Amino acid sequence: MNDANNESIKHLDQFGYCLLEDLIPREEALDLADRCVQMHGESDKKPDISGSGAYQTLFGMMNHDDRVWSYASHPKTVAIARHFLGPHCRVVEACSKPTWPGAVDQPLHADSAGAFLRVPDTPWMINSIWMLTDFTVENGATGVVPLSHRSRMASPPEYLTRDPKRVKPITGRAGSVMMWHGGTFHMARGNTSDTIRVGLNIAYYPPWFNNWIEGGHQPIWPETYARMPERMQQLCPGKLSNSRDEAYETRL
Ligand SMILES: O=C(O)CCC(=O)C(=O)O
Repeated sequence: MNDANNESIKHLDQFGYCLLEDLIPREEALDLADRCVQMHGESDKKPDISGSGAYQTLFGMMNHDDRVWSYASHPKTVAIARHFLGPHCRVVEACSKPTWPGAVDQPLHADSAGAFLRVPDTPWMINSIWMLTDFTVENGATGVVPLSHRSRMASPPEYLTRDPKRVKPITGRAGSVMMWHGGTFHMARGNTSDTIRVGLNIAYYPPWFNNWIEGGHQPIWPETYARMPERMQQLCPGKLSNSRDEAYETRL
């Protein structure tokens, strides 16, 4: 692994997040951003969209646009995910997350931690958000609370949710990516600008994690898997299906 990736791993381990700049050409990222925004308006995507206001999530992006695979299988981000989650870690979900002007702060949270009484001291998820547009302080760059992954808490204490000064916006140019430990408290910040922010969120999990836990996550369709290059297939060893109910084990 190269020195830059070692630095990113050290930063994520210590502070709970890391930023990798300019990994994908800017124009490619901006093109995908345009397509993502279009998809949020398409009627066949409605069932996979959560949120109806100025911040939305469109699940199942691995099935919706093959260009997402080069983000999900990027050698640098995969090396970091494997460092923390082991060699058999998998890509479980990719979502498009636009934040339109006027969006307000989303609640501060940890990821996939709600079923733990106390979160494990080994990482259970490494999350990432690709900046498909520039991420700025004004347009809703993701905010993180540095070091909070060390708290072992499944959700932020109240004093933190009331103190926005502790939330650090992570800004970057289109084509950059921010990665974080699932236990790092973070949030999509409000958009006070007049431009849209578009993120592509890709989640990596270890093979032992049961993926029913995130209600919107969509499995990889068999026809998607059949089209994938081997490098991408290796990252998708889970059950293939066109429906959540067939792919995931149970619901609470
Ligand atoms: O959209 C963002 O900036 C944050 C995404 C997020 O909170 C998440 O994926 O858990």
